[in-house]
Amino acid sequence: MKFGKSGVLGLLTLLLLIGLGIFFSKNYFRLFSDDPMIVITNQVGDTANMGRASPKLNEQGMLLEVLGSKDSGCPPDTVLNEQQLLNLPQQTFKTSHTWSKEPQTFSGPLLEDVLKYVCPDKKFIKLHLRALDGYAIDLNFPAVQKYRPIVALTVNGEGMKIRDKGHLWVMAPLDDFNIPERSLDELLIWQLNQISVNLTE
Ligand SMILES: Nc1nc2c(c(=O)[nH]1)N[C@H]1C(S)=C(S)[C@@H](COP(=O)(O)O)O[C@H]1N2
Ligand SMILES: [Mo]
Repeated sequence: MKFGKSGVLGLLTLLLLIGLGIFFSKNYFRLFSDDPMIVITNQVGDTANMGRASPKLNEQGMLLEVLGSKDSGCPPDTVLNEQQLLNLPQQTFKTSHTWSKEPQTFSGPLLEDVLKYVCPDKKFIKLHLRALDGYAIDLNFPAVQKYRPIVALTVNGEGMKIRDKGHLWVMAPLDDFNIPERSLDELLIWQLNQISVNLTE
C-alpha cells in the first residue's frame, strides 16, 4: 500500500486532534470524577431536605448559622453576626467570574477561618452549605483548602443586599487556578445562611 506525504501528515494531524480531545476532556472531568469534592444536594425549589430556618437569623445583623454535629469539634448551634465575620482576618482579591463582565473585588474571611473560629477543636471533614433560596451543596474540607473560598461580605467594597446575591457570597480566587471556566460555579453559593459541619464518616 502506498502512503504519500499528505497521507502521513493527515494521519499525524488526526492523532494530534484525538490527543488534544482526550487531554481537554480529562482535564474537564478530573475536578469532579476522581473524588467528588463538591456535590449539589438541593436545587432551588426542592423543598425536601430544607434546613430549618433559624429564628435567630432574623435578629439584626445575624447572618450565618453554623451547626455542628456530635463529635465534630463544633458547638451544636452558633450564630455569627456581621461584626464577628469582619473581625476575622479579611482576604481581598480581584477575580473574573460568571456573573460579571468585568473582574470584581471580593472581601471577607476565608471559609476555613470561619470554621476554625467556630470550631477551635477542628475535626470536621464534611460540610453542608445552604442558602436562603434552598440551594445546598456538600463540600469536602480538602476542597476548602485547595480553592480557598472566602465568605464574601463585600463586592467592589460594597455590602450586598439579598437581591444582589448577599448578604454572604462564597467566592474563590478563580483566576489563580488553571481550571475550566465555570467548573467551580456550584461552589459559589450566594445568599449563604447556614453551614453544617460533620465529622468524617
Ligand atoms: N444561592 C444559590 N447559589 C448558587 C446557585 C443557586 O441556585 N442558589 N446555583 C449554583 C450553581 S449549581 C451554579 S452552576 C451557579 C449557577 O448560576 P446561574 O444560575 O446564574 O447560572 O451558581 C451556584 N450558586
Ligand atoms: Mo450548576
